[in-house]
Amino acid sequence: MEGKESKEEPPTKRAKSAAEGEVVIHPPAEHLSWHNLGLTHLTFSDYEKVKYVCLMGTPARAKEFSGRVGKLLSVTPLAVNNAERYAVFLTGPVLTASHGVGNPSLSVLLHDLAKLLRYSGAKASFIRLGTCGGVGVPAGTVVVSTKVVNEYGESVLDVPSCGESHKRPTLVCQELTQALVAASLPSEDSTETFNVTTGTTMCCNGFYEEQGRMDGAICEITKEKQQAYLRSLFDQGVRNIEMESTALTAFCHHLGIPCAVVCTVLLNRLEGDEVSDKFNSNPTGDCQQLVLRLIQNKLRAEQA
Ligand code: R2B
Ligand code: URA
Repeated sequence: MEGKESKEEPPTKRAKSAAEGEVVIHPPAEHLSWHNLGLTHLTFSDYEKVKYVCLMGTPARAKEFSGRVGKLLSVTPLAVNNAERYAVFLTGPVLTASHGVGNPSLSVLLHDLAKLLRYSGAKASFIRLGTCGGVGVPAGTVVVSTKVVNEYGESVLDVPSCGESHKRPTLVCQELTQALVAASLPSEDSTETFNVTTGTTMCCNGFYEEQGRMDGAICEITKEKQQAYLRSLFDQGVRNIEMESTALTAFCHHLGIPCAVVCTVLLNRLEGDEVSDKFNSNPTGDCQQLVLRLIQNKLRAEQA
């Protein structure tokens, strides 16, 4: 691991949110701790130029993606933490991190990354590149989320704190979302097209019962009930189901950070529960390609 410590102090002033103007990042800079992130590279000025934070489930995918960013931008990826819980790579203006499974795991990472970037003076957009179950959408499709809902169909995340409920809206950034969709169209650079669809993403706090599956160790539903449920989701505009989008969108919206969610469908849930091995070698390949194109388009537009 290439890590270096520096004597550089983080700025002590608390930063204001880009969108709200009032929300501050806690804690004050003098109380920074990297217990969960395991940060080893503490040169804050190196993070200042980060413009995109790309989040994905596994360390292997994060490493692969950072390598692809490195090739695109001719920069060598730098491993910036101990990778015990999350694997984080800095590749020029792109910070790539693995987030594990589910909202709680992603939430811990988001707090640490937001602090790191705010104290470094960076202004970045966050994008999750994930896998999901499709709802009436075939395996291999890339779903760009236009709306994110919880298991009850609400666009909110309930964050309990000190025994009280904090309900936060789960909103994606429309501009970033549209830019992702636009990146899927053929351009001067590439005639490659992606099988992209847009729709509502349902985020669940579990993989089995919470997603209406019948292949978990506990199953208390009938096939009829499952099918009626999944079909009603489709009728409400839900096109995919995964496990992290409410944490991402609620957190980012609260802090005024632009964010988007793009996922590869592993299976059509109207046809079954079991995930096939078909996409296991590179499940998020098309998502990665799409986000690389978005980054290329955006950086080019900034330079023009
Ligand atoms: C999709 O796939 C993972 C579970 O297998 C989870 O992280 C998600 O959102
Ligand atoms: N990830 C999920 O959360 N659900 C699926 O069905 C597939 C991947």
